[in-house]
Amino acid sequence: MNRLIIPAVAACLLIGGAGCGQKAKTQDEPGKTPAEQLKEKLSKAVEEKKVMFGHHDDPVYGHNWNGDGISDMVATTGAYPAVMSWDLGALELGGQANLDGVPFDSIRKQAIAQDARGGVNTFSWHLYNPLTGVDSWNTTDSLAVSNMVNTPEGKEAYLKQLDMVADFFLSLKDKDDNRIGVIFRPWHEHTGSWFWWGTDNCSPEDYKALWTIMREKFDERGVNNVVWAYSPDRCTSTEQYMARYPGDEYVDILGADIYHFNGAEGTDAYKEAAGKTPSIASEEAKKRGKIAAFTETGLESITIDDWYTSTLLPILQSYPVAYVTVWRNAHDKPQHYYVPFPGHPAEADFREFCANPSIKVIKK
Ligand code: BMA
Repeated sequence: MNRLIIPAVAACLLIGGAGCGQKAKTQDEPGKTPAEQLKEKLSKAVEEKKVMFGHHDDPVYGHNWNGDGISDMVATTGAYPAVMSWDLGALELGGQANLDGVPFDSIRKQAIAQDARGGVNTFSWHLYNPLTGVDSWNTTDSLAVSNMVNTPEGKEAYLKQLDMVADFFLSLKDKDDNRIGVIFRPWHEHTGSWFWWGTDNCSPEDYKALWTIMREKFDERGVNNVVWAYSPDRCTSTEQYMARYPGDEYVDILGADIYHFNGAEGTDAYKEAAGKTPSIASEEAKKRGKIAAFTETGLESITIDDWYTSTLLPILQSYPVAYVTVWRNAHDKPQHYYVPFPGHPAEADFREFCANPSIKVIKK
């Protein structure tokens, strides 16, 4: 142990817990880190039983418009979502826009504006494989993750990607030049097998290594504004939910991604699934001092006019989650939307949902 290490270890012992992994308090950033502040805000939402409503890519495009328009949510309800969700996929390729064509500069600008109005931002990452370059849904290479975490070339390529993602998070600063706290939800829906990091495509050890390598890199880079979310897809048991959990020191939020596949399944099947996994998440969160969230859900095209009040609302009221996020209103896929746009038959019901005292949105 040398002289430089001793004070760091002593500080770590004093701060304790996640602070050790987080490069928590430095002299330039007195008080709580942005990540700690965000965790407090999310915990408060759980305590107050006010579920923050979230929408992916809300202000940057919507049903039939792109780039310059009024958010479909603002147009139908007069309120911003309390949580804005974004995706960093393709950032690691060094381009200007993400995999859905949203410029990273717009994401940065909108995320900062969302933070300034008291809202929260969450980021997923549908990345391209660092070694083979295939997109997240290409599962043909059964060694995709193994090669990334166990070979020197794979690890090097992965670390390069992580540097770019860390740079992005470090660049999120408010008007006073303070970093803003955001949620990062990498390696999501891994209990399914549609991504190359999914259950059938990598071992539990290799999946966990994706997290540990990532976290070491972020800590090394001094990223102190990220709150970490773990978000399996449908699970039938706590064992399945926790099987690839990287560990309490890597995770702050226990989530669940469950969609309502209307047509393929009825409302009861969705209610059952959406009752099961998020309740596992909230039980485990309580046990571990973590925050539970319903990290992704939605009914594509909202084919049930009162879906928001009759299906989603009772689910949200049945267990303590900090937020719920529905997916995007694509501008170029007419059926791919999850909040109603003006003139949609579910509009009035969505307004009623947003006005419910147990739901938090941000009035414009
Ligand atoms: C999926 C769809 C795709 C999109 C991807 C990443 O669920 O919305 O169209 O490219 O998410 O955002």
